[in-house]
Amino acid sequence: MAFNFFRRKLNEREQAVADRLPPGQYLTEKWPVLHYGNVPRVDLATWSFTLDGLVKKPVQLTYEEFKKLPRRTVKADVHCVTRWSLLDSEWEGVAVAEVMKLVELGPGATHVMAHAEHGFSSNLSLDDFLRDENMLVDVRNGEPIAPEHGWPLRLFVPHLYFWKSAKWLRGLEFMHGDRPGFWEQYGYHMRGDPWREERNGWQ
Ligand SMILES: Nc1nc2c(c(=O)[nH]1)N[C@H]1C(S)=C(S)[C@@H](COP(=O)(O)O)O[C@H]1N2
Ligand SMILES: [Mo]
Repeated sequence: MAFNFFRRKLNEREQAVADRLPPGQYLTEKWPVLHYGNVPRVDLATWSFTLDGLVKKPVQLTYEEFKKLPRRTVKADVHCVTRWSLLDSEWEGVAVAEVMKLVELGPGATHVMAHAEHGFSSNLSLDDFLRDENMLVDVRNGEPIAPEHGWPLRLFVPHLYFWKSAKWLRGLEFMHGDRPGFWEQYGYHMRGDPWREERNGWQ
């Protein structure tokens, strides 16, 4: 980096943090709240989670059924396209792999659309979606996530910009081919890799 010459040399701890920050990101200690529209009011009695689209047989889970799925925790960093990064939180929920045991994908499925309350959506390739660390989360650092952070359930795909991690998740639609989700229709990148600064689709 050309401007490093003018900067104080980082100490070891600062360097370790800097190495984990994708280009153009800064560290935040507090977890910011960011979304379009209002925080939905959710009634767990009528809440459901749907897996449909290109699957042999669509599945719909009640909240009670969802809570019975095996759970685990993952420590991971998240990066928002508005440039904050939150390092080292411990996220708890149901692994994507666990949810995928409930359906058989139809031939030709290549992408998934995450559907959330109020029509929010985000698109992912199956390669990005089926990664080991991905989850459907409802707990962070041992505490249930607040409604403004997506309670009762949000997607968690930490290797991509955080807009892909839809809050108030209600379903997954498996697709043949890609389709832009909510922010992607407004010009955000179809993939959103923070290490490549895939912020806008037209870059
Ligand atoms: N349903 C829904 N999920 C959403 C959004 C949204 O507008 N609606 N915004 C996304 C964006 S742009 C970001 S950066 C993260 C922010 O999550 P946080 O508020 O928990 O930090 O949520 C993502 N998930
Ligand atoms: Mo974001």
